[in-house]
Amino acid sequence: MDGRPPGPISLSRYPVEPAWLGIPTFGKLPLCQTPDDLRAGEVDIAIGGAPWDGTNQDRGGAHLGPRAIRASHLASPPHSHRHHASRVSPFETLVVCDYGDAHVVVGDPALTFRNLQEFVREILSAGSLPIVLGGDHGITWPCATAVAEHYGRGELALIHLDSHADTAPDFQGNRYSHSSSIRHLIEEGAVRGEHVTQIGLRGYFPPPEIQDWMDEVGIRAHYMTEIEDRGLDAVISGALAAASSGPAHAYLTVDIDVADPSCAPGTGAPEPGGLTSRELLKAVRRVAAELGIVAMDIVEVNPAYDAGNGITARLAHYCVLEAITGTAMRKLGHGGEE
Ligand SMILES: [Mn+2]
Repeated sequence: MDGRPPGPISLSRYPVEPAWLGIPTFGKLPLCQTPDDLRAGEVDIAIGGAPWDGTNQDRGGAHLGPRAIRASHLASPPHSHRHHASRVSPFETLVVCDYGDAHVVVGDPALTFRNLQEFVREILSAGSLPIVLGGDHGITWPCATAVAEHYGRGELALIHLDSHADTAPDFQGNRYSHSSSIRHLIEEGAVRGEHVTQIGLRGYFPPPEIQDWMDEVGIRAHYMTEIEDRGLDAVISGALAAASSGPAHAYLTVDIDVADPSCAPGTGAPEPGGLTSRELLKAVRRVAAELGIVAMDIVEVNPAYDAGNGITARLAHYCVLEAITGTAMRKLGHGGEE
């Protein structure tokens, strides 16, 4: 009579719903709460939050990142999304869920990092690929440690998109700094220095003695100056070719501040002169599609400093979508884009 089909109206009958309606999981994906849920659902990718800001040394607020990234989604569930260029439908190819948040303990980095490591281990033990939404970059230490323990210590490649190297031994004596995560992973043997590829570095860090240490341990660092000279596509192609001769498994860590502050103002330590949104999204997609990833985190989204329309959280959300699309492309045997 009123043009609607007969029967009661329910969300399950109308799965396309506005973004602001319902439980705010990532992209309105189903929620899994235990490893058994992941196994029962045969989940390929589990997206979890690490709402932690306790190891940040700059402008605080990254603990609000996961919620902002989750909320910044499109006006319908992603199941019908098709990636225009590749024509891949990532959510038809892969089962993806939201796994909730790790148990962070305010003021206690040691306990929080132990919980984060266990959170990622749980996801891996269920056979799912973890994507962790930070949180400050300190979380990469426990998260990548869990992945290295799963696939073999020293047998994990790390692709690190960031304006900062995060290779300081400590900050004012505090080893739990978000500037030290990559350093600890290498010094503890979780990841070997020559298996670390950093892309987008710029600014006035690190100081010479830390840059010397990076050279000594064999980190492959690609500074923005190289990207300006050669172009991002060429740098990514070279980096992926080099990484492909290393370990079979790769962890992708994306600090949103690798993007230029004009594209990602909502972050604690913005560095002018970075990637555009367009470049970052393609870089993430290419890493996932051409090299393949077994885990990812995206960190340092700080809603308190975001522009009014939340463009930083939106960019981070899209980075996750591109990683899922790239993973789907790889599963379907789509080649690279270059
Ligand atoms: Mn970082």
